[in-house]
Amino acid sequence: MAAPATKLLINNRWVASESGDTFATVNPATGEEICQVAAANAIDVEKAVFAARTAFETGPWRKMHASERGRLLYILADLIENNADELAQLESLDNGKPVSVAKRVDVAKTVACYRYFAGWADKIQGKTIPIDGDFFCYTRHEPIGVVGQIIPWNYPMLMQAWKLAPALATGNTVVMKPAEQTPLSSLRIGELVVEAGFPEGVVNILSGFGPTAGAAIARHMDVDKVAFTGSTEIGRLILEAAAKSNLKRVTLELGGKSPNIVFEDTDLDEAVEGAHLGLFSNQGQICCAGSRVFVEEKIYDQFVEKSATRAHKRVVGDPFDPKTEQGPQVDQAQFDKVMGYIESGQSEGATLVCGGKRVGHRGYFIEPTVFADVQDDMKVAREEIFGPVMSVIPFKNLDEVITRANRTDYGLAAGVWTRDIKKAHAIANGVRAGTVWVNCYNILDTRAPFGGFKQSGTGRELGEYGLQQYSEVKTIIVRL
Ligand code: TXE
Repeated sequence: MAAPATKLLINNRWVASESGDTFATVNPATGEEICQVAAANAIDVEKAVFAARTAFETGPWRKMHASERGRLLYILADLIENNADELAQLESLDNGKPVSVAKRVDVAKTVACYRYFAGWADKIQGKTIPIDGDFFCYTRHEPIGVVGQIIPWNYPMLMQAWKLAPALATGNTVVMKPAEQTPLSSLRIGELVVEAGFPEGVVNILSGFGPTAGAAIARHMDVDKVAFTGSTEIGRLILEAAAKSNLKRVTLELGGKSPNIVFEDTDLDEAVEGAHLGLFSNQGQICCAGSRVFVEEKIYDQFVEKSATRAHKRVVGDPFDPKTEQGPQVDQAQFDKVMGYIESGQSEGATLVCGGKRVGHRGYFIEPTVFADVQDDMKVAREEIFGPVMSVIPFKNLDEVITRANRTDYGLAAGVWTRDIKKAHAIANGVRAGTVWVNCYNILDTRAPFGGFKQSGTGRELGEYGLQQYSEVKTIIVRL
């Protein structure tokens, strides 16, 4: 693997932070430093926003044909595909996810996302509207302007793609801040952006911390929109900063506590496997993880037993070993948070049927953990754990489970397992969540919108709906 990029990308040039500050990015499998990376602060944000504004107002980007923007995105997708092995290794090293998953999921979906939005670039069009009177009325979908994008560490490269691809397809310029835990793949993609031939200032990438670089983006008077993925707590701060500054547009993709509902008529083994992957994939660090597994009473004991057996078999270890299913949590803070929830589950009286302990003595590995006899009011059933901890909760009937599934401030996703089409649709219609999976879980596709009801966020990403969040609609009325 070549030495990763470690500086800030501003105006297509790699520069040190103004302060000269750097920070360590750590390999979560060992706890050891990988390298030092530039730490941006408000002054660097100022420079990057200026570059993005200049590119938007006067650069070649502004005059470029939409089809040419699409062509650049296709080139970027090809470059990522050509460097798939290296990017997967970098993602695995910095984030801890198994390298096989990084390649099969993260890199593949990243490429698909850039290609999908590349295709949209020259298909973003308005309407002609038959208004009263002798007028010709039409709409144009114009870029919003300079877009700030703040992303998390659980899918560093993919979250970058979800944000960059639609923003660029619609003609915006970007100042992006990757998460401090996982800056490396974002910076490497920055190198590929330059190689692809995007003009100066169109994409600026600032590694750094939330309260400094992130907050400076959120409150900046010349940033026209912020797109954020992360915790609900910080999402609130972003919205507040937007309100207190220039009323920039805000889209938020936040936390979740998603119900995954298993009826007794389902294929039990399929549901056990679906619930297992729905929760334990990506070390449990998925915003839409099915972390409240509601199981109908008649099959509850059997389901718990089979889930514990499956979790026990999950292969935890070296992310670079092809057999590994689960790597470490991303950092010490997340490790401590998850272990704290495991303790709270035990002290509040849930039954620990599998796991619960650290794995090994270095790195941030946690045993796949299953709790049975979980009550709705326990912390493990209410709060986002963001780790490999499954709570299995019994229920009696359809109406009751819909009410209980909805008793949460979140509304990101839900799943249902049943052979009864009426029950499936009753859950799909009744649960207040942005995505509902029927007899499957965690199926995400760049063509289908994704986002949250309630405190799981605002706006949608991906698909045509996601595109709409990156343009302003202009109405033009011509007297004839
Ligand atoms: O999130 P933060 P953290 C949830 C999950 C996790 C918890 C905490 O439950 O355990 O959040 O994780 C930047 N102004 N999710 O602390 O802090 C930060 O630098 C502007 C769910 O890592 O929200 C990073 O780039 N930006 C989630 C990004 O926000 C700020 C994914 C996310 O970090 C900022 C991640 C500030 N004041 C965590 N403070 C999901 N929805 O998928 C921080 N940031």
